[in-house]
Amino acid sequence: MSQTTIRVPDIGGAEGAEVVELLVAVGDHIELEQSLIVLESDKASMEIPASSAGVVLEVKVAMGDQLSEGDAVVVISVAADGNDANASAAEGIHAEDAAEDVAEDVIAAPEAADAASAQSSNGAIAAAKGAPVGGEAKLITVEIPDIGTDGDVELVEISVTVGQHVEEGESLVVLESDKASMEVPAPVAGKVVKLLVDAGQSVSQGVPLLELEATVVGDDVASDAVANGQAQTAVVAAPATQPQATAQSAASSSPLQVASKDAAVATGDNAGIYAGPAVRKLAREFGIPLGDVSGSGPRGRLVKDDLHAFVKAALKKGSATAAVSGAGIAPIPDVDFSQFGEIDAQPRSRLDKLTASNMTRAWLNVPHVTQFDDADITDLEAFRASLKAEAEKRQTKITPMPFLLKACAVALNANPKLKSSLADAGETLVYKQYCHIGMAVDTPNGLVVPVIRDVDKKSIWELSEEVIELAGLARDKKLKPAQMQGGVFSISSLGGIGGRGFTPIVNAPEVAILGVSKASMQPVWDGSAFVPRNMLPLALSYDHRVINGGDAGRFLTELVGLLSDIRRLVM
Ligand code: CAO
Repeated sequence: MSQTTIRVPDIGGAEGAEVVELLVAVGDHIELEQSLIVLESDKASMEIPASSAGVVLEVKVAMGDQLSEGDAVVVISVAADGNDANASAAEGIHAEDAAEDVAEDVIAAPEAADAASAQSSNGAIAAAKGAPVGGEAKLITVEIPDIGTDGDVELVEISVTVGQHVEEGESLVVLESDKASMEVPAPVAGKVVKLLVDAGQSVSQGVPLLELEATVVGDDVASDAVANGQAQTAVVAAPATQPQATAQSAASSSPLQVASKDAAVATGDNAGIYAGPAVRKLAREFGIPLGDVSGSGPRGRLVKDDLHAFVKAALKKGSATAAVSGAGIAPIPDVDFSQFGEIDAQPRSRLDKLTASNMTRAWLNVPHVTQFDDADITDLEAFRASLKAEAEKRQTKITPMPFLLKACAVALNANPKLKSSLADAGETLVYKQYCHIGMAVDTPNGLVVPVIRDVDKKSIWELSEEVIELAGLARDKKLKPAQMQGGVFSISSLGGIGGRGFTPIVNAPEVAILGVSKASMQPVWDGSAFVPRNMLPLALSYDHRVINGGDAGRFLTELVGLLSDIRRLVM
C-alpha cells in the first residue's frame, strides 16, 4: 500500500478555478476515473477524475478554494503494485508517486496549445473534411473530434437545424459521457445543410455529424482553415473569445472532462440552469426537471445534494398527499364480533388476499364508469341449442361464453382503444395488435382470471374447449402464471349463477371489463306488439382516463348487435 497525491491536471490554462463541488470525503473508496471535485473557471465546469483507485486519506481542498494546474486535490492510499498510479500517468494526470514525465506532458499545456493550433495531425483538431460547392461555398463534413475517450458517448442534443446559419465556434451538438458534457463547436461559419446524426445516438471520434456549407471569406478560408488546423472542432466548447483555452484543453489529451459553462446552461429542457454534467445526468436519470430545483452552490449552482433534497421533499409531499386521499383513507376499524355472538374466524387464502389487494388498487387508481345494455340472444340461444347433439358427439358442452368471447374479440378489434393500456405514467397509450381475453373464474379457492389467447383467430368450438379446459385448471389450482397473463380485456360472467346486473371492477392495466348477468325472457316491443325475447344483461365498466362514453357506447352497441345476430360474427 502506498500513498498518492492526485493533483489538478491541465485545465486549459485556467488559473484559480474555483472548487464548486466536493464529490468525495475521507474514507471513501474511489474507483479509477471517479470524479473527485468540480472546478469552475470563468468559462467552463470541469470534473477532476481520480487517476487511480484507492481510499481517500485526506482531502486537500475545500469549497471555494481557487485551484490551478498542479495543486493537490486528495491523498489516497493505493494498492502496493502501483499499477493504477502508473496507468494514470499515461493518461496525463499528476500523481506524486507517478513519474515526473507525467508532469511534463500536462504542465506543458501552453506549448501543446501552440502545437495544437499549428498542426492538424493532432487528434483533437480539425475534424472537418471539405469539398467545394459551386464557386461560392465549400461543403464540409464536420466530424466528432477527439473527445478524450476511445469509447462511445451519447449525443444528447442537436443544437442546430438544417438551414440554420452558424458562426464559427457556435455549438453544433452536445455530447455527454458518464462524467461530462461537451459541446462540439462549428469549425467555421456556414449554413447547416444536412444532419447526419440523431439525438440519443452513441457516437465516438470521427463520426460524421453534419454537412456545413462553409461561408467563403476572401480566398477559400474554410478549406484553408481546415487544412491548417485553425478551424478546429475542439472538444472544449470555449467561446470564440477564448480560442487559446480551447486549443490548450484539446491539445492536452487529458482525461479531464470539460463542459463549458455555456453548455451547462444550454442543454435540452434544462436550458438556463446552472449545473454540472454529473448533476444533469443524475437529474435526467430520475426525471427531475432542473428548473424545479433550487441551487445551493456558489452563485446558485445546482449540486447533487440539491437533487437529493428535492427527491426527499417530493417523497414526503407524496406521502402527505396519500394520507388525505386514495390509499391513505382511514382504515375500517377492527371490531370484536364475538361480543355480539358466536363467530368462526378463518384465515384467508393467499389468493383471496391477493385479489383484495388488486381490487383495491384498481378501484382507487381507476376512475370507473359502468354502462349497461341488453343483448337479444334469442337466436343465439336457439342456435346454441341446435348444436347440442354435435357437442355431445364431440364430448363437450357449449355455453354462451365462447360466443361472448368471439363477439368481444370482433368488437375489440373494431374499437382498439378498449384493449389499450396506459403507460409511462399516463404519457403513452399502448395499442395491442393481439386479442387475448381474460375470463373470471369462480373457484373454491378464490377468483382467478385465466387468459384465452388470440380469441379473434379461434373457432367457437376451439373457444368452447379452451373455456372448459382453463376453468377446470383454475378450479384444480393448476393454472401456470403464463396462462393468467397478457390479457387485453376481461369478461366476468355470472350468468350461470344469477343476478340482473353488477358493476365489475376493471382488471388494470386493462381499461375495460364486461360483466355478464343471467339472461331471461323479457317482453320486448317489436313495433307492433310485445314479443318474448331472451335478453342478456351486459355491463361494461371502463377506465374513464382512457375510454370516454362515446368509445364505450360504440363498443357496447357493436357487441349487442353481434350477439343479437351472430351471423355478423363471421362478416
Ligand atoms: N344467462 C343464462 N344462463 C347462462 C348464462 C347467462 N348469461 N351463462 C351461462 N349460463 C348457463 C349455461 O348455459 C349453463 O347452463 P346449461 O348447463 O343448462 O347449459 C350454466 O349457466 C352454467 O354455465 P357455466 O357458468 O358453467 O359456464 P360458462 O361457460 O357460462 O362460464 C365460467 C364459465 C368459468 C365463466 C363460469 O363457470 C364462472 O366461473 N363464472 C363466475 C365468474 C365470476 O365469478 N365472476 C365474478 C368476478 S368478480 O367477483
